[in-house]
Amino acid sequence: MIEIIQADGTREQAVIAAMRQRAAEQNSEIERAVRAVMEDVRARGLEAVREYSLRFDGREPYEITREQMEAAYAACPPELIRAMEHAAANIRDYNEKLLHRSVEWASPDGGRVGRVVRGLTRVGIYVPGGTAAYPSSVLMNAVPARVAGVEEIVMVTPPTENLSNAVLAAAKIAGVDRCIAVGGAQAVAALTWGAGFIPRVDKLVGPGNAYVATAKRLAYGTLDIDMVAGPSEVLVIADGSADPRFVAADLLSQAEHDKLASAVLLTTSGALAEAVRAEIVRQTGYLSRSEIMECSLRDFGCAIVCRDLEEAAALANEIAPEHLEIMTEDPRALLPAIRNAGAVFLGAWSPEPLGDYLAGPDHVLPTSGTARFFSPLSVESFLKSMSVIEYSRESLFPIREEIIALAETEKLTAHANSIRVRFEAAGARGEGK
Ligand code: HSO
Ligand code: ZN
Repeated sequence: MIEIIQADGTREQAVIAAMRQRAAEQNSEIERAVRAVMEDVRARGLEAVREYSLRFDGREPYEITREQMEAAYAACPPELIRAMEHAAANIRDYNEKLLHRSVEWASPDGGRVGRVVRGLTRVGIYVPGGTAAYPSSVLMNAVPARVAGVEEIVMVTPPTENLSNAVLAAAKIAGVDRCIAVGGAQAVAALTWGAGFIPRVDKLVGPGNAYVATAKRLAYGTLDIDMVAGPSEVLVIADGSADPRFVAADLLSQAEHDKLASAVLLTTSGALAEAVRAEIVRQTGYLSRSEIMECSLRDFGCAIVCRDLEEAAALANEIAPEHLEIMTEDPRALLPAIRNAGAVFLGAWSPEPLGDYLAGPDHVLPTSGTARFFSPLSVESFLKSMSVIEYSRESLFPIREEIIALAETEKLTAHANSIRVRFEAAGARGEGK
């Protein structure tokens, strides 16, 4: 069960260090194997994908048909479909509000400058096999891409005997264009270079096992990827006013994801820390994934008693957790002090699972302290921009010599000539000003 620590400037630093180190280490053995698969797929295309798929997943890759998708959708209970439709609508609404449009304005020199925003052309979404094939993650990855105006969304998932109906229904709800049963490093390689009926994509998102994560990292640069997500994390800042049942329940909700998940309480109240510890024991007793939760809480869970909320906020910023819940008398008052977190949940009625499933903001969030510089997945992750420049003869004329001076300093005479020739030619024809 969780340990209670008094913040003293050193104990909590040891905890932070342990948390940082828990993300799966990069493994050179895996990297070598993945590199070989990827090179082979690059060289031999679909033939190689077929062989690896047969070897690792026992099946050849195949396209999941529209009829299969419809059948999966029809097989889901209506209340699940309703919940997924509701989640998709909220994710859509949230991302539409964030969607920044193209802008253009007059530059200080009187030309027009601006930026046009475009969706990526084709995006891949990886859905892992097994129990971690979460329909909610399909929605969280695909809906923002759709809002961004991505032309084609291709979902891939390992070919198994029974693909999850809920995952396929989520794909249909999110507007995924094609679903292909192919997984592992061979799927990533196929999406990187294209292989037969598996198209090359511009960006690949979604969680996967160590092989998939390694393949994504190796493919980066040939295509774009989302961040390689580490194990889940939650950090709760609470004062004496918080309900220990809620705090314990929310810590457990992330602890159940993974034995490497982390759940930390920062509190100004020693009494709350004790009460939360007792609640954790009580609630674990009736929850199904108690073994996972016990491991993650033992290794990467603790309650740290802080002097005041400022100290708690400073520690939270240092940890930069994936999820940060604030359960204090005035949660919003602490928000300005928070700089580093993937998602912030304010108050007792904003539990983390609300964000995992329904509120609208994405549940694909930076982990392992990377919230210091990474942001949540959103419509912006599927957009890119191009700058636009439009000057007239009149607006170019006054700045011509400055451009020429800069070009000549760089000894790029053709650059200078491109400017000069415009005004010489006009002058020669008597049009110059
Ligand atoms: N909390 C996870 C996402 C998720 N939760 C999916 C439930 N399903 C991300 O850290
Ligand atoms: Zn979750």
